[in-house]
Amino acid sequence: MANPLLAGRGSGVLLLGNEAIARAALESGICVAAAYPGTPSTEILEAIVEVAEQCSVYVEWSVNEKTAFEVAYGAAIAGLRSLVAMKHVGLNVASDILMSSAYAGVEAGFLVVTADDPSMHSSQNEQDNRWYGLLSHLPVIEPSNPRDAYELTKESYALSERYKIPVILRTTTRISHTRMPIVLSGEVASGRNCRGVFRQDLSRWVLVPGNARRRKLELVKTWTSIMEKEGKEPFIRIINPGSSKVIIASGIAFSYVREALNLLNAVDKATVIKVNMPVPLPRAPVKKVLESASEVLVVEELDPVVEMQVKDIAQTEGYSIRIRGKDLIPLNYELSIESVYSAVKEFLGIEGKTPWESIGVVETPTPIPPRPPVLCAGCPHRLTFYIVKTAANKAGLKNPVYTGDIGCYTLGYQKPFETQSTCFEMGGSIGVANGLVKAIDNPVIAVIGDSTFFHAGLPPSINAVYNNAHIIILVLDNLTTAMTGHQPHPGTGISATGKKTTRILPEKILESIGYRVYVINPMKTKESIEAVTEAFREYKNGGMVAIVSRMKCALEVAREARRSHVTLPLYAVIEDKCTGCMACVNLTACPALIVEPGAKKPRIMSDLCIGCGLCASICPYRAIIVVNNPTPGYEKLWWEP
Ligand SMILES: Cc1ncc(C[n+]2csc(CCOP(=O)(O)OP(=O)(O)O)c2C)c(N)n1
Repeated sequence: MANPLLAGRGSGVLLLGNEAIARAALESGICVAAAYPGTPSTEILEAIVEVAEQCSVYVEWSVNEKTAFEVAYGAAIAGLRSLVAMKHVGLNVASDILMSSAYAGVEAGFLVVTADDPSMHSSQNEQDNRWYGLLSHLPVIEPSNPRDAYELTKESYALSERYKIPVILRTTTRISHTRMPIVLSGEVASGRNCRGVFRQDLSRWVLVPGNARRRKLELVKTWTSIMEKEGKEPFIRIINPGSSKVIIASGIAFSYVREALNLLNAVDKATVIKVNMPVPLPRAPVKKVLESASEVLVVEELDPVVEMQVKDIAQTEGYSIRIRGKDLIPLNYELSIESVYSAVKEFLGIEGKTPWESIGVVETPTPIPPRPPVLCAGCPHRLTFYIVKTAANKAGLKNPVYTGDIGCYTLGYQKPFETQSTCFEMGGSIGVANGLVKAIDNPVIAVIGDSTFFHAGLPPSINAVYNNAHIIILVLDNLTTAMTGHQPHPGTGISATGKKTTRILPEKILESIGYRVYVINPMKTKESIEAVTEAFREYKNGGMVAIVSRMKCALEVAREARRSHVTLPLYAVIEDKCTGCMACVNLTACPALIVEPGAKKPRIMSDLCIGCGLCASICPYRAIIVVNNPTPGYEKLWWEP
């Protein structure tokens, strides 16, 4: 099937919000796109990667969001349109350059896409990144659905070039991950010559204090002009003007408001201001509507960013009208049609049952059984955790504290491993270990994934050696960024577009800093336990040690085995030999091992087992064996990127 990202003008295509942003950026003629993966933003770059060569776009997965930002910004100051995408917390990592880029500005359209995650479907917090607009004095554009995202992305490039500043596009999970039919209004150019020109201008590009002071005044002037001049379509729309009841909504909240008004048959009972640019909120059109309003309701997801600005306008203008918002609309988590419907109903003083009450929809009678997330069958992290715990006992490492990080391996916080006692942000495992070890007497083991190590693990690894923080670093190298969908990273030696590039090994970096590094293959369980035990003993004698556990993500191995017709080993429990001690079940927590109701012995589910062999190496009775004929040399799949 043809890629919808390359479809011609006038075609109707079904696009995910993130794909809509990618398509619009391509239509806008971007030459450079960079990102670090993170849900719900990842598909933006993934979509661009697919067509990058045809569209002459340089695309990369950078090591982290700060670098991705700098890559795209570097192109924008040389006059090439560019895009950087990240999840909301990624903007924290890139916030240093974000702030400075506002001062220096751009020479070509530059879009910073932040995909926020209200309700924290896959995040450690639910920060509202519209605040970054207020902090940096940069405009924030917020679409209400994927079609909006498509159109507003194109408008954002124009806005960025009108004012020569970066523009922040804020989406949320529901926008990024919803599909919508879109009729394409532009073409994607191919065969372009994407070369820029860097024009020297020390007063602009070198932010020493004297220059920064001047640029700050420029920035505030730009900010004020945007507020004054952009208070019109496409950044703000007044629907059904003239009503004394006013609802102001931005982002996904607008879609809920529209639906609620339709359900309430109340489309003509309120003036609605659809805010596509919540920061800075254009003052003039809001002021005009407020002049004749009796009461206002601001509906927005998460923080009262628009509400605060509306209240400021009303206060400054001396209007004594009641402005409601977070007293009726939840402050936390995603909004829903139910929550917005109730608020709008109350605001408009409409009586009666909700549609779902009148048709008698009640709570789901049979709740879905909770399914806590588990490490996949064959996950290398499971083997490593088992090895490390066993080795810690063998080496007499007393009560180690495992500082954790973000990735699939975070699941190690659960029983039976409990190899994560903290998890805050990327790189935090090693950073927090640096401080914890100064405060407590326990050994501290920092557990970090390979992608996370490259993202934010290097500075704290260096800090530990420099400042004598006696910690152990454990890098879980599964040769991919598994959690976000298997993007490559520097340790794979493969680029975003699948080309071979320089491979950078974590052990080489750690050795060069001063760690003695033990590289293990956790499939060789016994050997690995020996090596890690030795590492722990060395640590106890004062050594700075690190362990790199290398074995490919099981999902990737299974996929490659299917693709290359390789048969992996299949294990089974031999009933006669099995005593039912349950060591395999209790020590591995592998989802391929099940105990049927009433059964006394476990069984291996053949469609889940991919032959990592951990259970076989644990079984004290050798009751778990390979029962098929694996393809000779299959092990290579577990090792090579
Ligand atoms: C600042 C930031 N950027 C991105 C993410 C999304 N994210 C969570 S874990 C992770 C990387 C996980 O990869 P890795 O460290 O290799 O561990 P794996 O999942 O492969 O076990 C990413 C990109 C995040 N939580 N925070």
